Amino acid sequence: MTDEVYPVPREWAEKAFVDADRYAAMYRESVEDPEGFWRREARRIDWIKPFTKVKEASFHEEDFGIKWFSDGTLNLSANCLDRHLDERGDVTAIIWEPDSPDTAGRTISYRELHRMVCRFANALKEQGVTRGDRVTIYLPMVPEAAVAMLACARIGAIHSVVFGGFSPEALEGRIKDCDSRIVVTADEGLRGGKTVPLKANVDTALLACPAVDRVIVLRHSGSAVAMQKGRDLWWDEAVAAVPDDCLPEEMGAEDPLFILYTSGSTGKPKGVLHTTGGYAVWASMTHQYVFDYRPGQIYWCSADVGWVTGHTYIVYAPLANGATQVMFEGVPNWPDPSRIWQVVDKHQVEILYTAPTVIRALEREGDQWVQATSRKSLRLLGTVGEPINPDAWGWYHDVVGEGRCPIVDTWWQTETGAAMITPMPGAIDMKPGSACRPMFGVKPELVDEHGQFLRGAASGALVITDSWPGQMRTVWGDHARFFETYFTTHRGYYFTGDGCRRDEDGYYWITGRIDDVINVSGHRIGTAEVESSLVSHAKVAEAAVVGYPHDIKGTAIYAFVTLNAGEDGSEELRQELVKEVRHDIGGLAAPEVIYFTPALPKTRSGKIMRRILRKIAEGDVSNLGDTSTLADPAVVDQLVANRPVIE
Ligand code: 6R9
Repeated sequence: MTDEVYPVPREWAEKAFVDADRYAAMYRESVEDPEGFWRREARRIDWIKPFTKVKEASFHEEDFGIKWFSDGTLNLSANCLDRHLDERGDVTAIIWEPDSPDTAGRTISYRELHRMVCRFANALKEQGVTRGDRVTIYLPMVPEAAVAMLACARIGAIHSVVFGGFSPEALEGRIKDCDSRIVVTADEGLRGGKTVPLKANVDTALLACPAVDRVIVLRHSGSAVAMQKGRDLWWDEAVAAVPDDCLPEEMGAEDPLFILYTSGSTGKPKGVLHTTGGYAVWASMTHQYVFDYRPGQIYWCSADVGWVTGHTYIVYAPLANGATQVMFEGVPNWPDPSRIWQVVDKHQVEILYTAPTVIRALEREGDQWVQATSRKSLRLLGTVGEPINPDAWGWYHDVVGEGRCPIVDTWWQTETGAAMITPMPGAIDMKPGSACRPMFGVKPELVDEHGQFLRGAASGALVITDSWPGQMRTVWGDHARFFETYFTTHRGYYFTGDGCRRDEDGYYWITGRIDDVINVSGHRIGTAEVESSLVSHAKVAEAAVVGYPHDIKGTAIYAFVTLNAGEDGSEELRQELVKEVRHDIGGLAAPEVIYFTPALPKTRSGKIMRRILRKIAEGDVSNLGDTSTLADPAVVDQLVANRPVIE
C-alpha cells in the first residue's frame, strides 16, 4: 500500500524558516550535539541571568532527574509582554471574538495586555499570593484567562487551570490536590448561546474545600450570582486601586510554571507539572517552526485555555513570539456551521490550528457552509488532539484550504509541553493521517511487547528515548508516580501511552492510546475514573468502560454495567448513570452507550477481559481472539447475542 504524498509547495520551501535541507541538518545537530543546538535556540528567550548548564537529564532509576538550563533565571510573563513593548507595544496581541456574533469583540494591544497583567498580578499579591502558591483558574475563553495565567507567571505563582466544562466535583478534586487557597472564576461562561454556571460550580466545589479563602470573580455574562461575604471579590474591584506596573519576579529555569491535570490509566487525574525555562524555549521554538510564524501574521488556535493546547499555543508560545492572535469564546457550529469560517474571514486569519473532531463535525454539515465564505486569507492549517483520518484530512485540505494550504498534523501531549512529531510546512512532504517526522531534539522509538526496539517500518508502542526541554518534570505531589507512570513500562525511556506505526519513509502514524485512556473528541478520559463514577451508584455492582469508534468524537465511551441483584437496567437508570458521570467528572465523560449485562467476561483470576469488551463495543464480534482463559466462556456468547444496536 502506498500512501498519498503531498509535496512541500515550492513557495513554502523557498520562504519558510526551515526547508528540507535545514530540517535534516538541524535535526541531526539537535540529537548529536544537543548542548550546542539548545544553547543557540535558547537565545530566543530573554534570560535575566544567562544559563551555563544546558541539559541534565536521566530517565534511569539510579540518577533519575530532568533539568534544563538550570542555573539560568527568567520571567516568562516578561518574555510574553515587556520585551515587545518598545518596538511593538501598539501591535494587537489578542483579537477576542465573543460567543455571539452580535456581541462586540475586543482588540487588545501588547501594551494593554501588559497593563492588565500587571494590575491583576498586583491584585493577586494584595490577596497574599506569593511565589510558589497555587492559583486555580476556572474561566471561560476570555482574555482575562490569559491575563490571570500571565499574572501568576509574573509573580511566580503556579497556575492550575481547570477547563470550564468540568463539574464541581472535578474542580473540587483539582483544588484540593494542589492545595490552592484562591480560585479565579467568572459569573458565567457563554458557549453556543448557552450559559455555563461557573461561579455556582465554584460555590458547590468550595463546600468541600475549606482552605480556599478567596474567590475572584470576573463579571462576564452580567447575571446576578451569589457572592459570599469575606470570601468573594469582584475582579474589577480587586484591580481598582492597584498600580499599573508590577516588576516581574526573577524565576529559576526549573521553578514551576503551571500544573495541568490530565487523566491517566489509573486513579485520579495527575497534576502534570511544567517548569519555566525549558518550557519557554520549547513552546516558542515549536510555534515558530511548525507554523512558520512571523510577527504580523494573524494566527488562531481554536483550543480552550483549559487544555494544554491552549496553554502552549494560545498563551505562552504566540505571546512569547509577539504574535497577533484570535481568541474565540464560542463553538464552531453556532449560530450555524459556518461560524469558524466567518471568524476566519472577519479577522483575516492566516494560520488556523484546530482539532479533528471539529473538522469531522463540520465536514458532516456539508461543503456549502464552507463555500459560503471566502477563506482567502488562510495560508496554513493545523490539527491536534487525536489521529486525523485521511478523509477528514482531505476535506480540510481540499475544501477548507482549497488545496492551497499545507496541513501540520501535530502529535504531542500534556506531558510533552509542545509539538513532538509534526510536519513543518516548508520542510516535510505531508501524508494525510501521519504526524510525519520528529521535532528537533525528539528521539522517538517503537518497541514491541518484550521491550525490544523495532527497526525500519514497524508498529509498536511509542517511546521517547531522551529528554527535551519542555518535558513535564513531575506529577504534583507524587514524584514516585511520575517515575512509575512514564519510565517503568519500558525502563529508561519515556512511555507515551500511544501506539504508533513507522512507515518505510520514517513517517510516524499515531494509532491511538494503548493504555486505559480514551480520547473523546481530543479530550483524555481515564476509564478508571468513569468506572468509579458508575459503581458509586447504589444499584451498580460492576462497570467496565472501553472506547469505540465514533464518527464525530473519534472515540466514544461504551460502558458495560452489571447491576445488584433485583435491579433492572431501565432507561431511567441509564439516564441516572449518565447524570452521575456528568456530576462526578463533566459532560465530556458521559457514556454514549450503557450496556446492562448480567455478567462481565473475566479470567479465572478475576480480571475483566477488556480486549473482548473492546471488540464487542467496536462491533467486531467475528474474531474475539483467545477466550480459553475465561472463567465462564458462556458470558461472552450472551454479551454478543444481546448487545445493543448502535445507530
Ligand atoms: C496536545 C494534546 C494527548 C493524546 C496523545 C494522543 C492524542 C494528540 C495527536 C494525537 C494522533 C495527533 N493526540 N495529538 N494522536 N495525532 N496529531 O492533545 O494533549 O490532551 O494530553 O492528549 O492525544 O493519543 O497521547 P492531550
